[in-house]
Amino acid sequence: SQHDAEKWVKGVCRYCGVGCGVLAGVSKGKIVAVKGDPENTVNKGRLCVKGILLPKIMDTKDRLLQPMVKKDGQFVNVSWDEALDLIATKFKEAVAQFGPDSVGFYGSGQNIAEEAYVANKLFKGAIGTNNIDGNPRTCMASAVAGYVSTFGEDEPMGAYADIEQANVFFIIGANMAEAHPVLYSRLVDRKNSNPNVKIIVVDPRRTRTADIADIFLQFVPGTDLALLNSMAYVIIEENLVDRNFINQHTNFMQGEKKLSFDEFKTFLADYAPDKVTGLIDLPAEQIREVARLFAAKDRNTMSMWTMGLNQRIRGTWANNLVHNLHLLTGKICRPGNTPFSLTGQPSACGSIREVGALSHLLPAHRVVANPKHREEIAQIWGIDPAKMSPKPGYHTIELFRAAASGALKVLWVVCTNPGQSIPNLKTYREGMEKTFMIVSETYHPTRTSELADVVLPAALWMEKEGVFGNGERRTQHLAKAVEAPGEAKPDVWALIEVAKRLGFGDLFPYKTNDEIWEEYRKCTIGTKMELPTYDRLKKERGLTWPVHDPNGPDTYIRYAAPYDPYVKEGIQFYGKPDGRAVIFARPHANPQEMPDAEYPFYLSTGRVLEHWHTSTMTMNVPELKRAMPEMYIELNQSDAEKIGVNDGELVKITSRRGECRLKAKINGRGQPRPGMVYVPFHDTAMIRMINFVTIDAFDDISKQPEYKICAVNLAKA
Ligand code: MGD
Ligand code: SF4
Repeated sequence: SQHDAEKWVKGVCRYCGVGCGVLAGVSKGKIVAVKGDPENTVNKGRLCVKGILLPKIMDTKDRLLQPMVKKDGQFVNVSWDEALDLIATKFKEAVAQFGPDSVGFYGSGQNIAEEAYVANKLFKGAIGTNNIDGNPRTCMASAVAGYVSTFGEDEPMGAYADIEQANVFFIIGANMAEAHPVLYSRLVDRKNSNPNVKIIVVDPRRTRTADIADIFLQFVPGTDLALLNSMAYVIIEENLVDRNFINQHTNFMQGEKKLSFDEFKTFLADYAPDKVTGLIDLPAEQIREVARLFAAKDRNTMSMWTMGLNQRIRGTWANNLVHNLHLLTGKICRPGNTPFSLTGQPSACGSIREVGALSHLLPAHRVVANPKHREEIAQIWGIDPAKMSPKPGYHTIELFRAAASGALKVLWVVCTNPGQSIPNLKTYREGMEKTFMIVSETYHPTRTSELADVVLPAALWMEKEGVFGNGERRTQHLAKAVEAPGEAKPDVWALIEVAKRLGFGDLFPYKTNDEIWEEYRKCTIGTKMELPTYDRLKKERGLTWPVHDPNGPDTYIRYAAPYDPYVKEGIQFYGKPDGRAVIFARPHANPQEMPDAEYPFYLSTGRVLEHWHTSTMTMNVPELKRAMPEMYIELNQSDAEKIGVNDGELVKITSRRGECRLKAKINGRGQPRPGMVYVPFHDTAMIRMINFVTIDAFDDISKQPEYKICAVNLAKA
């Protein structure tokens, strides 16, 4: 308990993108308690139930304590040397025989930044392949593509502090109450302390978040683009636009073509509320009401969204259309006015978007396709730029397709569990079995480690030092609090050991994480996303980049004076050559798979409060397991009657790809619209793993899969 702690060590919660500051209480070499850090501005001492119970994930029965190699179908314990030598041999053989693009890496928004940086350098710089992707592709890629296409630069311009400044909240495709609990509590505080605050929640499923909505729009799944365009239509028709802002700071575009304001208006004619009311299934007057509230001149409007928009084949466009509403009304780059994408994982921003650990990126928001970017990074990495490939590597779905087709010979998976979390699992699990797969894990067995050829025991949260970057550009340091058990080692150590065995030791001379960080920090200098020094990170409660002067202040709002050190006055979207953001004409499009006679229901999937993703950690916590021991299918009363199931009875759920059997939950904490069902993706039982059913169609811009919508059939099992 808290009273036993001999000392308190500063860190960050292991789980979600909120990035709550924690203090870990240590006694006799173990973490015995965790409390919210009262000095951290993110959570001001608060934590959700997952964060408080973190000590219980550390010493579990299934902790992986020793490297293992599969021999004749059985895992046997081996020494680190034997495992590392084998990995190096496999990499060398594959590269020699099939070239560098026959190997790959699949990482995570839960990696610390140092791990992702070293992996990126090893694969893109030393081995010479861009086949390095990670689970943020399944999570944030559409938000990245949305910010980059609209503003020319990735990541939000605003910050959590906007919550205390806004009085209209437009929440679409996000269930903050369960997926971002502490941020949600800030929202609830804001509402309770100010009767003028209005909250709009848009979701085809009535969620816990909808409980605090003043207006709840339970629209048809997949009609977001039509709704957002319709709101834009009303804003223009009723002259709620900010003409000056539009004239000074924006361009209208349709694809590559520039439009005039009038042409954009003409494009929107199809989205008049009367014309889309049937498609969206909301009254036209309600669309108008929401648009008016969003655009009201005397109000500050903050939008928040996450997977409901991102995990869609038109995820990038949906992101563009939220940005449109802020740009049309000038509700951006001022306190409380911001389009703010919520991040799923603790370091999707810090370790993946900023480090550039996706197959098309390089550090500090650079891209592999740009020769100048390659040269800049090659210089810092001390390598010949000719060594770096200009061709983006496999994105997530392609990576696992290449494993299935046999084109990918060796795959190293670190800090993620794709054997459970990838859509259309059957195909890809077969691929994981086929390829030579190395899995760095903290537990065994998992749905991925069971398919591996080599399993490496990883040091867990706060058994290693490192940096996380949360959803508001806040970079935070986690100190090492305790030793890792058995032979578990930090992932960064294993990466460097393999690099040495591949003959690249010179490129990885680091003795400490400080040295890795300071090299990485060099990549950020001059990019307008300068990161803080390691020294400051160790001392302070996180800083929001850019930190232009290493000893100076951090940045609350980007692109705007007086906050952003790169803007002298007013607002400048400097990611674009002409300093103007883009208002895009993007038509509505249906999801990849629509319900039909054979598969008449929409399926949506996502999280619950008590569990984290594939639940390797949270099912180890007795309290969380008791609260939510098994996943279920949530359905509407009328649909339950239609298929003849009662609450708690088994439902067979089938798609064109596979099937699951889950217990029915009829009046659960969520209520999907009639015609729609919802399943959390945390369950580890093969029969309840919903990703056997989900679709692997993806957004052709962001390459993010459409986990949020596919068509299924239901029957009493
Ligand atoms: P996690 O459970 O987060 O799931 O899916 P995954 O990333 O596959 O996996 C993290 C793994 O890392 C765990 O197995 C954990 O035990 C291990 N681990 C913990 N700490 C460490 C460490 O320090 N080092 C190492 N090496 N390992 C560690 C998440 C993914 O799922 C994401 S991000 C999204 S957004 C998608 N969401 C989603 C959805 O909404 N619906 C459906 N149906 N599927 C989804 N899949 C995607
Ligand atoms: Fe951890 Fe997120 Fe809960 Fe904060 S809200 S304690 S970061 S899981």
